[in-house]
Amino acid sequence: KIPVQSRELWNKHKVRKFGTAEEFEEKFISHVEWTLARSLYNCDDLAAYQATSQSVRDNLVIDWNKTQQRQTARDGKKVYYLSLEFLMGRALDNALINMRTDTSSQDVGPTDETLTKGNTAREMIRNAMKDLGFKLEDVLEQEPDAALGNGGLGRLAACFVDSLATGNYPAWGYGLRYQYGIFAQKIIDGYQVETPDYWLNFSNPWEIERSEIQVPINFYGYVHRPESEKTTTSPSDWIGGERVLAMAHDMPIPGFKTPTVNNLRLWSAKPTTEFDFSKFNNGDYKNSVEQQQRAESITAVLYPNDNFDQGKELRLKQQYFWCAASLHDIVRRFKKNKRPWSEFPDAIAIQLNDTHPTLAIVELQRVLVDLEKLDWHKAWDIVTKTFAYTNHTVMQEALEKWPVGLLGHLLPRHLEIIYDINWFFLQSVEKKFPHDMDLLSRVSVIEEGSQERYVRMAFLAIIGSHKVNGVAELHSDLIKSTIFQDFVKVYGANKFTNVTNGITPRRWLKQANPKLAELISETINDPNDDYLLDMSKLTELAKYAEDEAFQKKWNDVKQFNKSRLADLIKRLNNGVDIIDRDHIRNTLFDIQVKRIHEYKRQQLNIFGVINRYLCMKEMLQSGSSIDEVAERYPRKVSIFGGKSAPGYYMAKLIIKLVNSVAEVVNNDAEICDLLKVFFIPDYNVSKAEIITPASDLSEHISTAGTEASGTSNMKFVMNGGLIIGTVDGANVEITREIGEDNIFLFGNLSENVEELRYNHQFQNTSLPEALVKVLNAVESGAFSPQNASEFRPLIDSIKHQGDYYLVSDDFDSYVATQDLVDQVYHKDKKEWLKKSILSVANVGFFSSDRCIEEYAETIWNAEPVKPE
Ligand code: F55
Repeated sequence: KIPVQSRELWNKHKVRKFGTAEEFEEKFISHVEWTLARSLYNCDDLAAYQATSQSVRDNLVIDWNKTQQRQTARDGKKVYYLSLEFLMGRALDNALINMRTDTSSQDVGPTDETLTKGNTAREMIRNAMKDLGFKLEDVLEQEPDAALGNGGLGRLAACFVDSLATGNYPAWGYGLRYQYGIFAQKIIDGYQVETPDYWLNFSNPWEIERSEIQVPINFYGYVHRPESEKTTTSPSDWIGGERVLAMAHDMPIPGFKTPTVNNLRLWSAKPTTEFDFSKFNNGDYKNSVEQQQRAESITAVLYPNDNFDQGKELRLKQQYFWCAASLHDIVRRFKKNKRPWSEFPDAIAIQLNDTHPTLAIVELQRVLVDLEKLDWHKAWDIVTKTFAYTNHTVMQEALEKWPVGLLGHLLPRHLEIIYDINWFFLQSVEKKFPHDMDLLSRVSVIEEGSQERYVRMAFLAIIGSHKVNGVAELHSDLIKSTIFQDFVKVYGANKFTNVTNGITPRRWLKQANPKLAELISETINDPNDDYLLDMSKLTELAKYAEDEAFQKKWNDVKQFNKSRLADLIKRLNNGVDIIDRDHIRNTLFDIQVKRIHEYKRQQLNIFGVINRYLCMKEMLQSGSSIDEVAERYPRKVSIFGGKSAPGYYMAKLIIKLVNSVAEVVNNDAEICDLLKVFFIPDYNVSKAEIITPASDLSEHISTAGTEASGTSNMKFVMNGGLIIGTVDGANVEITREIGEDNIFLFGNLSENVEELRYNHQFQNTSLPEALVKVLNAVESGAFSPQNASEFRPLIDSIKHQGDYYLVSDDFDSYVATQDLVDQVYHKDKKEWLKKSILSVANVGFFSSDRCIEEYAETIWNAEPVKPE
């Protein structure tokens, strides 16, 4: 503690934020010299990125400290978002955009007064950088993505922390600081090759290492119960066998146009300083060091599976390590206030992003019972009032379950607690539904039946939470009628709710699409971009949907973004330009970018492309002119991108097929560049920021009932792209919001999926003619002349293995809908632009700010802490 008489001195030298270009320049240079130990003579773009980031970070840290003080003093309910993935992407541009430009606060910082009118803080920095000899865009490019996630689930967490800060919620994210995020994808001879993601190779200016915050975490060992304590529900000692340290790394999360800067705390594993001296003395120095290195492996790498549970011990270790460290941190902060334990749920809400953090439920129960000596039931009441769980999938293979043996070996005391939680739960079920043994075994946390017994993490998460939500209406209905139906019976339907996903318009509109953002703010007369905080303002755009002058501007922005993407594609294609720039305005950019998964049906897309190509060739063969072909199949670029899990054979084969088709189609002179296919390697957040604004059409074509929500669908709509999609996930609500005239829906509905699958299994179903032609061409080696059978598994899964994803059932409807797309795009541009404008006008619902408000009101009971 600093003595009171010293405070004056502290205040005299209080740190100040930079507010003007000149102050920024001074800061920048001092970071070049002092932080980087470089100089005017060896400051490259990378150094400029680091110095700029350090400077901006200095401003953020001042607000970060104030935010933490304010939130602590105000003592409102704190929200903790536990996610094993935060797919943040780059931080610098986002920080510049979020930098405050309001004049309401006395804090120093870029304000309207220090900026010329209409300029933003970002513009100020751009100009300053220019004066210093750098181009902002080039400097921004130096930043590696923070790619600590697989896909939608991780990106959702990133959008949520952005919206939490923007909404001034006292909220922290907790995750892991993986040394390697999702792998970098290379395409070699058409195949995906994974390489490590060296994101920390050049130091990370956005993280603040908290070497003073180190939490010891135990694994293995055994349980010791004092003689006097007879049952497993009484306080027990867990004697851990292996111990590692969790060290905190904090990332500041700035809100948009607010001084609130929240915290994202990521844990990394370190060895303890306890050295095994017995080994050392025995001369086994090497072995002893290796033991210590084992510790670091816990946070070495992100598991690269999306929607698939691999069940590896190291993954369980990651989960416990992170849950225990986060819980310890949360409990420590709570205890400072000396409030009674019963008030824990009034002070704290913990949201579980999927079942990955379910052990936090068990850990809190352990802390309360074993360490704080609370009565089991009192403790359990606190636990269930604190937690809430978000489900992101109904697919069996993605639902986590851990072998009882594995869990009990790694966490012996936790397994006991899980058994007891289950025991009390089953008793309550038995009371409500006496003698229903089937029900009991169906809802038990322990799955029995096979040789192995498993802990069902989703069931444990439901039992330990007061609310369970799905991520889109259709999905939230589906979890109630399928995987969790017995729990609806047990708890009633009110425990289950829906919060439809959203995305942050700061990154996905303002940052990714500055031209569109500018056109919008000018059109709706909102020079300060307030619409980014209140997206209902976008409805103003509807007035101009049919205004020709406005349509032209709108189209110009789209063309600009398409050129930007064409440049990227050229660069990724070793400088070879496959897109005819003279015709870019009349080339439909058709994009599907997301993780590669059979349920997302990139195979349906590429089969559609093959069909188009075959039809074009057939027309030419039967004597049609190229103009006639172009009339029927106008210009189109079909763009794919996304990573496959490294061990997912079918997904990797789909990537190879796309690249093989591209090879043939792009080099077929006969079709005169009317059709092009490109697979964008290493799809990630920063590439998404270029890709998303450039779509005319994007594909969200999952088998109905399989995609919980989807969030890229929202991103594309927010950028004026139209959607071709199935009636699945959030597509349903997108349709409701933007109007069914403005979306191209096709395919079977989720309620028919079961029957269709049944028919494939037990009926003789025939394939549509067009699909047969496509499959025959693939089978004949048209796209793999060296190895005709290369794509057999993709064909067999449709022809001979029951077509689980219903490609054949939706094929004709997909092709017909693509034809309709061509019609509107090429024959009625005005109609197309009208649809595009109306889509953006009505996309407001999908701002993640709206989601966070819903979570705060209906699940957390938390309120913003507004800065004065
Ligand atoms: C990762 C690891 C495991 Cl073990 C399971 C799932 C995942 C994962 O990445 N899931 C995921 O991304 N799910 C997606 O979540 C999005 C956000 O809610 C949804 O929009 C999307 O539909 C869903 O697939």
